[in-house]
Amino acid sequence: MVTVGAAQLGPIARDETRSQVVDRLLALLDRAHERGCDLVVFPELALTTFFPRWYFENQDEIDRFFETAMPGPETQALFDRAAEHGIGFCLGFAEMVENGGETQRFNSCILVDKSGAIVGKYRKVHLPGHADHLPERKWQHLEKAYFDVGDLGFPVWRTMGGIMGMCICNDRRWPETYRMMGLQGVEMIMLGYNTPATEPPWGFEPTHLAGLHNNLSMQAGAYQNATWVIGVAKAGNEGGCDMMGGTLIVAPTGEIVAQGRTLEDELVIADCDLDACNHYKNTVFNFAEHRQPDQYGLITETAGVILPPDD
Ligand code: CDT
Repeated sequence: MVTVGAAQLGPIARDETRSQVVDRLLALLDRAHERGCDLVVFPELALTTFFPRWYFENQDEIDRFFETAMPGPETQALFDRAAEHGIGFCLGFAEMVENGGETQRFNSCILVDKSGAIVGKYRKVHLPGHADHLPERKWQHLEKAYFDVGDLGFPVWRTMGGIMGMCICNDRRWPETYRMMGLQGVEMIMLGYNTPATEPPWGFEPTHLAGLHNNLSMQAGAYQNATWVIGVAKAGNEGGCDMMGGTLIVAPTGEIVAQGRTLEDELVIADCDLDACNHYKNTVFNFAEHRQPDQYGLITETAGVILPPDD
């Protein structure tokens, strides 16, 4: 049984300092400790505002949102407090690394165990949005400009009594994300997101669909892979953009067992029995028994659609 605290964050202002944000994360960790949590999941880019919504001409302005060390001077306190409480955590952040003389920037998250050791890292694979400045837009979504595509695949780790995996925001909309981890026996997928509540980048949609698609993606991913899914929002009006909340914890049955109520810092808690994954893993979704990978070639052969020939 893993008691999970999904630590939703309200908006983070563009000029909020790392220390101010870390203080908010520490308050959530303390609350999680009082409530008996084993594991706390923070959102995507949990240390800063969602900066891809702005176009910056100067790379230095972008780089100030990135971490070059994890833990770093401001985030060390998180590791210390979590270890003191004996709580593991998942944290999303912008990661900058030097690789063979080249600077790489990723939208990343780490998994830290109850002793404060980093046991896993994931780098976001599905980067939404656009690479060019589009001034006609109300806000930008420049993930394709500011981040490199993640290069670590979709690993899982044996830790905290289970098989744990992570993904980030837009990844949750893609069945491949869940299946890659499902094929490694994942029992809990942690993910944070920053999703506008209105006026999605790809054009007008009725506002109620943001919540529907959020739930639909995670509930399907959970059920079809017999895993817990912990989805954690950055919510509220951030830099003039209304971000949806809807933090939720989904059981391997696909049922939502806990859900956020606010657009603020809020801890959503559920006791997650990892053995509850076993039923579907051993029956309808016994992959070894029922999958037919020979018939799935197109999934890795092509990114785009290959239409049938015209008559
Ligand atoms: N951060 C992130 O990946 N956000 C995208 C925005 C899409 S606009 C509805 C997401 O898929 O939620």
